[in-house]
Amino acid sequence: PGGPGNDASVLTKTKSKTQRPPMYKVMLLNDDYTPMEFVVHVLERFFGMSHAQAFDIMLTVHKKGLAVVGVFSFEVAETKVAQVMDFARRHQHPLQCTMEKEE
Ligand code: TYC
Repeated sequence: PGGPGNDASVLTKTKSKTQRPPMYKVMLLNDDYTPMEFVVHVLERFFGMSHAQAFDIMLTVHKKGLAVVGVFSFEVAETKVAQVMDFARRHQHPLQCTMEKEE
Protein backbone atom coordinates (compact mmCIF):
# COMPACT_ATOMS: atom_id res chain seq x y z
CA PRO A 1 0.00 0.00 0.00
CA GLY A 2 1.84 3.00 -1.30
CA GLY A 3 5.31 4.19 -0.27
CA PRO A 4 8.47 4.45 -2.29
CA GLY A 5 9.93 1.43 -3.99
CA ASN A 6 6.73 -0.46 -4.69
CA ASP A 7 5.78 -1.49 -8.19
CA ALA A 8 3.42 1.44 -8.73
CA SER A 9 6.01 4.14 -8.02
CA VAL A 10 8.53 2.44 -10.28
CA LEU A 11 6.07 2.06 -13.13
CA THR A 12 4.84 5.67 -12.91
CA LYS A 13 8.34 7.12 -13.21
CA THR A 14 8.73 8.81 -16.58
CA LYS A 15 12.03 8.59 -18.40
CA SER A 16 12.95 11.35 -20.84
CA LYS A 17 14.32 9.93 -24.06
CA THR A 18 16.25 13.15 -24.69
CA GLN A 19 18.43 13.07 -21.56
CA ARG A 20 22.14 13.18 -22.28
CA PRO A 21 25.25 13.35 -20.12
CA PRO A 22 26.21 16.97 -19.35
CA MET A 23 28.82 18.32 -21.75
CA TYR A 24 31.45 20.96 -21.09
CA LYS A 25 32.76 23.70 -23.38
CA VAL A 26 36.52 24.15 -23.27
CA MET A 27 37.52 27.73 -24.00
CA LEU A 28 40.76 29.50 -24.78
CA LEU A 29 41.20 33.10 -23.56
CA ASN A 30 43.16 35.83 -25.27
CA ASP A 31 46.10 37.62 -23.68
CA ASP A 32 48.72 40.09 -24.94
CA TYR A 33 51.82 37.91 -24.51
CA THR A 34 51.34 34.31 -25.66
CA PRO A 35 52.79 34.00 -29.19
CA MET A 36 50.26 33.21 -31.92
CA GLU A 37 52.29 30.22 -33.10
CA PHE A 38 52.26 28.74 -29.58
CA VAL A 39 48.45 28.90 -29.49
CA VAL A 40 48.26 27.28 -32.94
CA HIS A 41 50.55 24.51 -31.70
CA VAL A 42 48.37 23.97 -28.60
CA LEU A 43 45.24 23.61 -30.75
CA GLU A 44 46.96 21.11 -33.06
CA ARG A 45 48.54 19.11 -30.24
CA PHE A 46 45.71 18.89 -27.69
CA PHE A 47 42.61 19.35 -29.83
CA GLY A 48 43.61 17.46 -32.99
CA MET A 49 43.05 20.42 -35.30
CA SER A 50 44.68 20.89 -38.69
CA HIS A 51 47.09 23.83 -38.98
CA ALA A 52 44.52 25.86 -40.95
CA GLN A 53 41.74 25.10 -38.45
CA ALA A 54 44.04 25.91 -35.52
CA PHE A 55 45.15 29.20 -37.09
CA ASP A 56 41.50 30.17 -37.66
CA ILE A 57 40.46 29.48 -34.06
CA MET A 58 43.57 31.24 -32.71
CA LEU A 59 42.65 34.36 -34.75
CA THR A 60 39.08 34.20 -33.42
CA VAL A 61 40.38 34.16 -29.83
CA HIS A 62 42.81 36.99 -30.66
CA LYS A 63 40.02 39.16 -32.14
CA LYS A 64 37.03 38.25 -29.94
CA GLY A 65 38.76 37.57 -26.61
CA LEU A 66 37.82 33.91 -26.34
CA ALA A 67 36.48 30.96 -28.32
CA VAL A 68 35.11 27.49 -27.64
CA VAL A 69 37.73 25.03 -28.86
CA GLY A 70 35.77 21.86 -28.15
CA VAL A 71 32.90 20.27 -26.22
CA PHE A 72 33.63 17.19 -24.10
CA SER A 73 32.49 15.06 -21.17
CA PHE A 74 33.51 16.44 -17.75
CA GLU A 75 36.54 14.16 -17.41
CA VAL A 76 37.89 14.81 -20.91
CA ALA A 77 37.31 18.58 -20.58
CA GLU A 78 39.14 18.62 -17.23
CA THR A 79 42.06 16.73 -18.74
CA LYS A 80 42.30 19.10 -21.76
CA VAL A 81 42.28 22.18 -19.48
CA ALA A 82 44.97 20.67 -17.24
CA GLN A 83 47.14 19.68 -20.23
CA VAL A 84 46.92 23.15 -21.82
CA MET A 85 47.51 25.00 -18.54
CA ASP A 86 50.51 22.80 -17.71
CA PHE A 87 51.99 23.12 -21.21
CA ALA A 88 51.59 26.95 -21.14
CA ARG A 89 53.09 27.18 -17.65
CA ARG A 90 56.07 25.03 -18.63
CA HIS A 91 56.72 27.39 -21.55
CA GLN A 92 56.14 30.43 -19.31
CA HIS A 93 53.22 31.77 -21.33
CA PRO A 94 50.16 33.27 -19.58
CA LEU A 95 47.69 31.41 -21.86
CA GLN A 96 44.45 30.58 -20.03
CA CYS A 97 42.14 27.66 -20.76
CA THR A 98 38.84 27.17 -18.92
CA MET A 99 35.75 24.95 -19.03
CA GLU A 100 32.05 25.70 -18.58
CA LYS A 101 28.99 23.46 -18.43
CA GLU A 102 26.96 23.56 -21.62
CA GLU A 103 23.33 24.75 -21.25
N1 TYC B 1 46.95 37.97 -28.53
C1 TYC B 1 48.14 37.16 -28.70
C2 TYC B 1 49.18 37.94 -29.48
O1 TYC B 1 48.88 38.93 -30.08
C3 TYC B 1 47.83 35.84 -29.44
C4 TYC B 1 46.89 34.95 -28.68
C5 TYC B 1 45.86 34.31 -29.35
C6 TYC B 1 47.07 34.72 -27.32
C7 TYC B 1 44.98 33.45 -28.68
C8 TYC B 1 46.21 33.86 -26.62
O2 TYC B 1 44.33 32.35 -26.65
C9 TYC B 1 45.17 33.22 -27.31
N2 TYC B 1 50.42 37.45 -29.49
